[in-house]
Amino acid sequence: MMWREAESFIRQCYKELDESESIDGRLCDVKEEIENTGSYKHTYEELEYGAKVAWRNSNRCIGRLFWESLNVFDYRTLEQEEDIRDAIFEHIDYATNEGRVRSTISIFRPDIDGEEIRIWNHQLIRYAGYEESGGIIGDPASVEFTKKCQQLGWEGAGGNFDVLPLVIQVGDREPRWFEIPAEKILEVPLRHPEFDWFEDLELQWYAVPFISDMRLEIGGINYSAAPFNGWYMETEIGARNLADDFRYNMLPVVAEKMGLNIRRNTSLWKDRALIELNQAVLHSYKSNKVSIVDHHSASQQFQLFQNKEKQCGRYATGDWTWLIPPVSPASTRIFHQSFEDRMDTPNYFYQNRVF
Ligand code: HEM
Ligand code: NRG
Repeated sequence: MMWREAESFIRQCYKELDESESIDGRLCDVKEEIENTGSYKHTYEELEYGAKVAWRNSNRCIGRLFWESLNVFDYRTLEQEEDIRDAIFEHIDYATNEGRVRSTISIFRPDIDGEEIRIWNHQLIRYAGYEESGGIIGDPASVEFTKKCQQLGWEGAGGNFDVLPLVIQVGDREPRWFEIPAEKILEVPLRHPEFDWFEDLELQWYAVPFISDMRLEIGGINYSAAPFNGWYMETEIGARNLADDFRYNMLPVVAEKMGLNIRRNTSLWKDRALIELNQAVLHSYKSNKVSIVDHHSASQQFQLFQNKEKQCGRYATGDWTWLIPPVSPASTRIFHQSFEDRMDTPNYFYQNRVF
């Protein structure tokens, strides 16, 4: 099992890196290592290539044009929670880069005999959600994890945008939690280019999405802690996080402020509020010099990715339901295509929740 996955990865890796002459020697070493220890260790070059190809194979990601420019940090030697925390802080600093976001992944040691390192957070930086008698304060998507953090001893301020602590678990040790220093967290207060009342809504979002709960699989090796980031597409914040009625649910508020009739579907108040919310997100990130892409540019970039893949003799796989943007999908080329949703490896996978 392990050997077959390893063999096919090593062949693909060295062939694509134009080092085919090294394949036989490396396969010999890997085979022996697996026979002796039950596993094998990737070289840094294999690790870097594997993480990049895993991004290239991520069918739901519209941002894949830039897969080759991923920065790969090798933290496989770390075992102590404090050291893992400091590596994550380093990742946050490097990737945030004062707003000029750099696509980055940090790779911690893989599972050995079921002994995992796990980051409990869905994203390294995300807002807490508190269930109160009057309703939910903050991000409803975080309610369960927030409760867990409170059980571990964390106390949130009870606001709408409190950044949750990092929760790290090594093997079967108790999970440890750590507050992320405020100066490491870049955030963007939201303003609208024309509507002065918009800033009174006191909305904001964090600069960088760091997905931290997916498993990176390369050549039969499982990296259960491998947080990665790119930059945001504006619809993720403006059409989902702040708009979904099971998230911050801001469409009725924005529409009312715009003076629209929210009791008539035919006023298209939801659609009009969505556009202005997305416009505010783009405007605010741009004026604060924080990297962000609009869904039209991202769709064009995805088109370039598909062309580039074809030129390399590959065919881009994809998950149409995720690739189309949630705003004006039919105005993009993606909408009018179909994709094979085949899961190639290396790739990023969902894994069972630990809490
Ligand atoms: C999903 C954009 C970088 C891997 C997505 C989604 C968007 C997106 C819009 C859909 C998210 C959703 O609907 O919730 C971008 C942009 C990037 C970028 C603009 C800028 C560089 C990356 C990087 C990786 C990556 C660096 C990994 C190395 C993924 C994966 C998913 C995804 C695995 C699916 C997540 C899931 O199933 O929950 N991306 N992405 N992306 N992206 Fe990217
Ligand atoms: N929709 C989620 C983030 C998912 C990943 N999106 C990216 N990934 N852009 C949200 O927080 O809104 N990335 O690696 O850049």
